[in-house]
Amino acid sequence: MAMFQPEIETMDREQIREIQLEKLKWQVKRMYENVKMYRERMDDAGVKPEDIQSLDDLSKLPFTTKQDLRDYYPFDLLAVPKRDIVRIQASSGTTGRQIVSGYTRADLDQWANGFARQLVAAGGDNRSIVQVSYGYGLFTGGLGAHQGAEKVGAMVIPTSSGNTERQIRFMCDLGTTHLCCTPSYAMYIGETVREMGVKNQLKLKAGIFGAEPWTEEMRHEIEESLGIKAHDVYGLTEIMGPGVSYECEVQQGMHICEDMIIPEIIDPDTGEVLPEGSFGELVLSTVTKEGQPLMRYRTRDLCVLDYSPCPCGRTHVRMKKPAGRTDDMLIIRGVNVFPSQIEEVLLKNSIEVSPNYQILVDRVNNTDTFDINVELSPKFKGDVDAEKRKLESQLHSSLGIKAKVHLLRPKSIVRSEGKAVRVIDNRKLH
Ligand code: DLL
Repeated sequence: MAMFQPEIETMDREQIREIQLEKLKWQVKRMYENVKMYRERMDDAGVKPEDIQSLDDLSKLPFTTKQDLRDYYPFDLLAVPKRDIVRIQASSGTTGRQIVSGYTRADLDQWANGFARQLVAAGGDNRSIVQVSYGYGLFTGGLGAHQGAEKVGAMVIPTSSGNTERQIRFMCDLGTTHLCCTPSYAMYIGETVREMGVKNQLKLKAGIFGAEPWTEEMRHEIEESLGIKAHDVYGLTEIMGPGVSYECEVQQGMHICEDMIIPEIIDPDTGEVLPEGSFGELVLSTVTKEGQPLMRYRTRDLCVLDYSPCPCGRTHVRMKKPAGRTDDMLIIRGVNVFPSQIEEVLLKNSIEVSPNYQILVDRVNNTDTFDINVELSPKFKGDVDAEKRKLESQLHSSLGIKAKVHLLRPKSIVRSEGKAVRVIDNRKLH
């Protein structure tokens, strides 16, 4: 299979480590010299740039958190003069105050390489027609996919998100081969394609979907409804948008662009670096980023790193699909619940229910209430009460606590054109 930068993507591990160390030294030195926060933190920890002599020395450096980006908002973490910044992107701000990230021209070029690697791994080339249905603007999805696809030389259709029927008409008329959007929007598009009865007019080959967690079951739904191969892509505003890691044709995890980023897995409670193969919080250090480099950034995403050789020939480490975030874990009646566990149960029953659901948590008389609204599948013909009891019992055995399931008519839950809002936790209001 084709690669965008084969000489980098298949570099041997020894070489990757050499490059990482060289770039890490360069980066730590310039961050120490140019960013007050890092200089103070390193002084407090008694570490000097010269103390970084091996990759293991990375663990001597302090972590950076999302709170730091808020505290030093907007420009105090820049490692270059403001005039060198050519683009600002910002996080969607769903989990707190907005944060921004500044990119130099070289940073944008690197980021484009990350997404270009993804597009080529998904079978894209300069004959591809790439429809970017991620939102354009401060969110990194739209512009990130756009610049990566342009770098490959594809024809880019910048539809942004929304106006679903027009999106589909464009796909049919222009012969879109690659669709880029969130997995929940891909599901919505798939559903609308079915309703419009135009699946046979599509020329789609593959989709590049990310920005939110999604399960294998959801992947199958999307692949089925659009007749494509669906690839998972990961990224975050703070590091760079889509393309931090990308899925090859083997689809057993996403290759992290290790020539730009050093990943670690830590115990989220103690901060201790965990041994290879452990499940924990992903921490990323940007060793090439000029504008707003981050050292040991705590992503809050929970996953496992897989260093075993990938049959595709790429040597960069693979991260398994994030199983959730340390901050999206719900504690309901004292039990830890990840929305992804609920989705898994629901989607296993895809003949009976659709993947459109919402989790509602509240507190009544000092007790947590836990309700799940899910739409019945249009194909469902069985007994609604029996179905509800079956789902409740499966959820109970998977989660360890009881939830009330409400089966709704098809199309009663609002569809998402970007990241889906799956959880409504009203306990905070009390
Ligand atoms: O979501 C960047 C992006 C755009 C990635 C388009 C992929 C495609 P943020 O809005 O800053 O940036 O949100 C970042 O979204 O920390 C994860 O929790 C989650 N996330 C992103 N990609 C995936 C994925 C963009 N493939 C946060 N699987 C991250 C699971 C994902 N979660």
